[in-house]
Amino acid sequence: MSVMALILLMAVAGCSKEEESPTATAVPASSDGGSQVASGVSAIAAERGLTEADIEAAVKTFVPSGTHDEYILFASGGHSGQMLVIGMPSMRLLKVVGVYTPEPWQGWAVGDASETSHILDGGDLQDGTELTWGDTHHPALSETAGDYDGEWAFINEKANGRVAVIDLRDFETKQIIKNPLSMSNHGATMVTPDTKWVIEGGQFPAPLDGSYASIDEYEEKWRGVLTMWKFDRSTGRINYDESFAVETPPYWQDLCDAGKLVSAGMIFCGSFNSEMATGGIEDGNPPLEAGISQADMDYLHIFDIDKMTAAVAAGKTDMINGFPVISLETAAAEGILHFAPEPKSPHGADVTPDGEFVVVSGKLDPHVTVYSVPKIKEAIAAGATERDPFGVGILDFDTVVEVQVEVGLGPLHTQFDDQGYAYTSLFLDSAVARWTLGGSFSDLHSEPDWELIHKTPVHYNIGHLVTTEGDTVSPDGKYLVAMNKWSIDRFNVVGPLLPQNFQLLDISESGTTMPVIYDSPIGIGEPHYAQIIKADKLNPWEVYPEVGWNPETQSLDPRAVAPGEEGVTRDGNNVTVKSTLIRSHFTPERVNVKVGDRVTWHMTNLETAFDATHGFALPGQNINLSLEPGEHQTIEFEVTDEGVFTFYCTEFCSALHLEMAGFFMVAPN
Ligand code: CUK
Ligand code: CUA
Repeated sequence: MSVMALILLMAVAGCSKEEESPTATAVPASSDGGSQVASGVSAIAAERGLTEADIEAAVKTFVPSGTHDEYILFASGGHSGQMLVIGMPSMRLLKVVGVYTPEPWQGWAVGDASETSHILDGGDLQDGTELTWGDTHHPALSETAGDYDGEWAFINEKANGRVAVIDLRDFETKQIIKNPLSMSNHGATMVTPDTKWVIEGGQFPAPLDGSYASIDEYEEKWRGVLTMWKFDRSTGRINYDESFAVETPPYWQDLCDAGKLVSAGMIFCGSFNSEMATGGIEDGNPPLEAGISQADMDYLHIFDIDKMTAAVAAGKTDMINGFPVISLETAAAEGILHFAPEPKSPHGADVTPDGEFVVVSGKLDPHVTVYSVPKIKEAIAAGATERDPFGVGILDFDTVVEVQVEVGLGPLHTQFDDQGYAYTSLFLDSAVARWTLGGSFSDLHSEPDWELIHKTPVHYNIGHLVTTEGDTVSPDGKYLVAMNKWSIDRFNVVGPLLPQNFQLLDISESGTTMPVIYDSPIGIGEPHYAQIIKADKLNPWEVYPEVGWNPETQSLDPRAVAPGEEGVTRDGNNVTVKSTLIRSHFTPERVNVKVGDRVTWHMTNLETAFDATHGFALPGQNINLSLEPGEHQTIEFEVTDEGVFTFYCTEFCSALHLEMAGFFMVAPN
């Protein structure tokens, strides 16, 4: 059915713009409107029991074959360890980018032989333990002057404290770094408005040098940490040697956000467990969740980047595990870290697009608390009157808070649009709250400032939410995605483990109109956060720039194999294979080696046509590669078992794809 037909149908059926109209009746099959096309569509709608609201939602989200989505959603893949790339408004899954977990389709880090495996190895633990999964939470798109520039993405890994860099020219992971001080992170990754720094906030405290300390020494020896990774655009890598960390008290640091515009140079991180509860229900202590939730207030952490870098430049750091760390004592004394009290088990901390306010939600408080950055700055300048047990200055709550807005039960995260509204996810209410901002946003909406306007129910147990370009200095305000933890009855039952549910909301109208227009099941991990960029800001390659391109270095590989150079050569036990791939053959097709040989295999895909990818599967060696047009890969492995193994192309690349194969023959030594 065409969009035109649907529009005709809506005209005929008199579609209302009312949202959430569960009582709306199915469109009548007969229409006196005239058009044959329209009556065909209304017949379909009647047969399928579709309401007018359903049809309107379908028209808003349908992206006809051959046309592209307007926005791209980069979502965390949760404990799949990957990053999801989804088109909007269609919500079609475009790619699962391999990050912390091997991904065979992309040949990403499968086995030990490839260069992508070595990138994943960059995140191995200090003792060499290999990690093959991760728990991703927060992707961050690179920014220029506070706006997404479409060049890079970063994503954290909570379980083992890692950070990854993804190049948006080819949507491949280029670097994975293991935090040298912490086994976990959470307020990660966020970038400063110029992407000079990639922020990795911590979560679970522990001794920073990785040593053992009894839980009785929690207050004395366990510590939190905020790590500042210096990103170098020219190399496309985090520069480990210019990075550093700030020691924090053993509260559980949580979500962070970087300041922008008036708050540029500041970092805000929520925290919980100012009680420093350590559990021990088995010893008669309150369980962790009760112990951690006793106090009325925890601490919003407010960091000053300029003061940090000044301390680093002045050598006011200690080396822990070979990494420079600003001690908690120095952070407190130099005003690098201040606290502002935040109510009742806080979670999100989100900076408004103008940088003037920080919105914090307490999970057990029906209000969001809005802090004023100018008031925070004044309070810091005036000097903190109180200090926590570690000497960190605490700002007076009433002095720095602008307002508290009652939004509903279980508020978590907040996003923004271009109409002066904020949107807060309500976990317990299973709803998205729309409320008005004051300050510079006052003129953008017609309602009073700081007031709840509307709640749209979502299904169910929403965690994060994300609006189009919602973390930038200029959000687009067209769509919102509710990232729901539970889907319950929304989809066909696929066994007891259910998919998450991304629900698309149309937020383009003001006031109380904010309908859900699409449900999208996410059957891979538990995505936490996402960011949405206008698709035309991305400038990805269709094929690699030159034949023989190495995606790991993003340059022409000197080992690239040109046509005519193919062959197998031997030097003692070292066998070098030079291969080319083009529809529909590998050259050479016969590779003879012996048990005990060390094989170095260079492979160049000679294709320059859009989408002409070849795979390379080598049975018996745990190897699968994806060679995209122009791509070069070199793999190295040792041969331990005799036998004959047929390597073949894993991408159906041509009519004779099944014939694209060759023989890897291992003779006894
Ligand atoms: S956290 Cu998951 S819902 Cu890791 Cu950002 Cu809030
Ligand atoms: Cu190449 Cu199939």
